[in-house]
Amino acid sequence: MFKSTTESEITNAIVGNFAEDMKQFASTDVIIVGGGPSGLMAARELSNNGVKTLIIERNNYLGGGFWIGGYLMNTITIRNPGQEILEELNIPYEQFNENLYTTCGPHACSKLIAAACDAGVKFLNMTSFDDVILKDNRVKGVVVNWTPVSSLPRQITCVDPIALESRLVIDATGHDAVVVKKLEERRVIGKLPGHGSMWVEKSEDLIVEKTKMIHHGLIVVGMAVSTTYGLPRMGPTFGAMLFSGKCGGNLALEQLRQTELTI
Ligand code: 48H
Repeated sequence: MFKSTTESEITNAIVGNFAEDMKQFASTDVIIVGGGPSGLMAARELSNNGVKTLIIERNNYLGGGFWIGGYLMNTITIRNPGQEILEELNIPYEQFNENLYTTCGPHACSKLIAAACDAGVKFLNMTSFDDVILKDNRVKGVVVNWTPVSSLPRQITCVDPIALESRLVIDATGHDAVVVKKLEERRVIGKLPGHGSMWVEKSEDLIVEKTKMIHHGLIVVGMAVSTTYGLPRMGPTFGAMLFSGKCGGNLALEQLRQTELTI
């Protein structure tokens, strides 16, 4: 049966690992804010290429909107050629018609999370983005706090956040685009249009096309691209989230290589 272990050894194992991770990731290559489908894809791409990558996620769980297809139903839809990424991740899927595929949300999401973990991505969950580190007009990292602290009224949680440095930051926070919005709030960039109404045929190509560096040191991926550039939304279909994440990861890789900032 189970071998002898004390309560304090269990506590030490947890605290020790957490402290070690924090020390290692206080300064890293890429910080991705948001652990939804676009953030996870970007992180996997980077980690698979040897880049030290950290995801900041405000929830306890990763996956964002990828667990559920829409209207609280589990079927995820993916337009051709999004199924190529499902194949790459070994996610089972079915063909619905000539151009549309379906997959099971919990299965697809857990496989994507596992793929990011297998690639070596580190996570800080229950951690909320609070601000950017901005030096010489370049984003150089993020300021974060525990989600429970961020969620409580200011007057009872006067707890200062901490800062994590990185060479690049990726905003993968979906509709909210919180990192880009922070730059808007600071008047570093102009007013954000917010995403437009639904137009499936237009939106997905545009999101991938517009996945780019929005400001020095900051790349935007996924639904946050729509919010940033005023693109139409696409509803519960996820091909563009996967491709945009992958594309943002490759863009970051290129930047790190170009500027010889890589590890
Ligand atoms: C830390 C944060 C913070 C914060 C948010 O919403 P997501 O799934 O985002 P994407 O872009 O990967 O995928 C979008 C997709 O799920 C979707 O909503 C679609 C396709 N909508 C179409 C339509 O028409 O509506 O994930 C974002 C993640 C979540 O896990 C959040 O919890 C997290 O970012 N997040 N993490 N600090 N301040 N804000």
